[in-house]
Amino acid sequence: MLYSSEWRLYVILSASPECKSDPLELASLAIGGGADIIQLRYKGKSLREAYGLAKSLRRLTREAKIPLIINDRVDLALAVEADGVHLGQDDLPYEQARRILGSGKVIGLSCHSLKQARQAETLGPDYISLGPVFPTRSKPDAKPALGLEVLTQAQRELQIPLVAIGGIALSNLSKVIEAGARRIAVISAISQAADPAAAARKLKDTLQRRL
Ligand code: TZP
Ligand code: MG
Repeated sequence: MLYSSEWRLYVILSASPECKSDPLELASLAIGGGADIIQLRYKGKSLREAYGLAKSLRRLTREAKIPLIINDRVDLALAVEADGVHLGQDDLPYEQARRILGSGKVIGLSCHSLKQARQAETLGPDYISLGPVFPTRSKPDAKPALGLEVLTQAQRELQIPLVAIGGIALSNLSKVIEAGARRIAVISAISQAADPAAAARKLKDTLQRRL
């Protein structure tokens, strides 16, 4: 369950061996700044390590009463009693994940084109992400940037909650909102900020003020 339908700021913690910042500390700062959802996205770490981190994030997000979503791994989501999973185009198919997780858990799907977004909506996930809207350095295998028009079109056509992702920062947030986005997902806008809590707060304030 996504506790509230009014979520706006979705913060992804990208834990990888080269990542210098402590994901737990970052999560805590992001939550303090108003993050509505936390996702753990671990790449290149062992499942055991990810489990330890996910368990700590579960404690933190439970205290803050916000959802914890696990990227890619249905088993890890179940093991730590996360609220759901976020699945990419190469992950377990939606129907299989739903069968395992049941109707009570959240499933989000990554889409990289309007066509994928239309198709994903027919499956009935809880939300979809669409991007990268802008070029991003946080995902080495990211597809080419979609630009804002695709976002506008998707927002116009689709009924499902849609979260814009990829290269979104305070400096371009106005354009993203003007293009129709009501929700954003970010990695570097928080993780690379000198003051992650302040960065989250500014993004959240702008979203709330403009929407
Ligand atoms: N999926 C599409 S773009 C992206 C993901 C996980 C990375 C987003 O990171 P950033 O730093 O907010 O561009
Ligand atoms: Mg994935």
